[in-house]
Amino acid sequence: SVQICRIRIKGMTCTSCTTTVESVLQGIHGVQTAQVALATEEAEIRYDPKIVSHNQLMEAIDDTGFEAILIS
Ligand code: 9UX
Repeated sequence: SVQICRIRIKGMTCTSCTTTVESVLQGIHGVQTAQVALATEEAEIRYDPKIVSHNQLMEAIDDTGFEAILIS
């Protein structure tokens, strides 16, 4: 199955930050696509909720040093 969640990410100041977060998300088992936008401070993640939870996605973002806030 597929689900899409959007997460606000606080603290990113450059495109290198967004690339780091994208790479981390894309490397998580169960994540199909992940896009991170600097301008909107948002990540849009397509994932299989049977494999990975949105809480795990948020924890992975927090572990990169940025703050993750669930939008939807
Ligand atoms: Mo560079 Mo972006 O250290 O926050 S990765 S500024």
